[in-house]
Amino acid sequence: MKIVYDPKHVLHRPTKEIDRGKFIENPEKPERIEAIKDALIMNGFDNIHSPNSFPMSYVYLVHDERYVKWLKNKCVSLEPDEEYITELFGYDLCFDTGTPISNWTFDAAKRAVDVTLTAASLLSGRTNLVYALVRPPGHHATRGACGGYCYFNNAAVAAMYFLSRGNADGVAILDLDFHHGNGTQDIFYETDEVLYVSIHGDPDIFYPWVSGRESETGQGSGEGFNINLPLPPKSDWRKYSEALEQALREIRNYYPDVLIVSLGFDTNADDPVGGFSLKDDDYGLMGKAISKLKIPTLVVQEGGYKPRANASAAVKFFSALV
Ligand code: OKP
Ligand code: ZN
Repeated sequence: MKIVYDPKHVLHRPTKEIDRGKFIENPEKPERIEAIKDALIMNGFDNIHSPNSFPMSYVYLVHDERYVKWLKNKCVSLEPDEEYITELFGYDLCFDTGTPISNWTFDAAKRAVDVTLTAASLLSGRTNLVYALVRPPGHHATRGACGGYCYFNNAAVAAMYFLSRGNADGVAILDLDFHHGNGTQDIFYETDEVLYVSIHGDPDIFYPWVSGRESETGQGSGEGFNINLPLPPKSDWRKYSEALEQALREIRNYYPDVLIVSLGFDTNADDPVGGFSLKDDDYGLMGKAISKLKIPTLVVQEGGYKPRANASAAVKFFSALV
């Protein structure tokens, strides 16, 4: 397995967010990814590559110019230690109060895209598994707005990269983060070129609330190519594995040329943000089940907020997936 990683992600340090009117500590911290990197190296996964820089045109395959310019201008306008948080029901291009913007945010988000695209470009005949170990995450970012700690939708840009290179005419995205990837769903809602399948906490109860229901199945030529599998709070492997089997069946029937896994470890019982009850060993079973698809796979890191839990889950997951 090849891993792509950018040490400069540590310069992206959101400190706070507003939750129900109160400032709280922002859990999207550098340690999340550092812990995974260290544990993988200790377990022999040491084929780590640095990212190459890709032109902004790749970001524009997914995101609106209006949004990209707004984010850039916002970042440039801030002092080095300043954090901008949108007003709730604001008039800007951020849809929640959990996603602060600082002087460095644009560069951090662009570098995460570079890591993901570098990983995508390394996927080839011999190398059928590449891991983009990135933050900030991406799956909540829509074409035109940031939110949920996400600024650019890394997985979506990778999907567009595969399609635009012409060597894939079907890409499946399996979103295993605890939260529904409203951004990824939105971006590909009306196309059959990308199958989006997500297992996540029931949005009646959990963020992002506005999407992730079973009834959201796609639109126009995308009808049938969006599959949501919401699960109740505290779901354990018994429940989760049923949903996973269904997800993998759908993916198999789609015959994708490439699989992108949006991987979040916030499904872990110990995670402070998510609400499922998965255990370390379950991530081994998860990796094993996905490996049976035998489809070239790009894994893109999304959430997971307890560094030590992330680390052990990642080791189990990748040991089984390779
Ligand atoms: C991101 B990812 C807003 C609270 C927002 C956001 C959780 C985002 C999870 N006041 N909490 O999918 O892991
Ligand atoms: Zn999440």
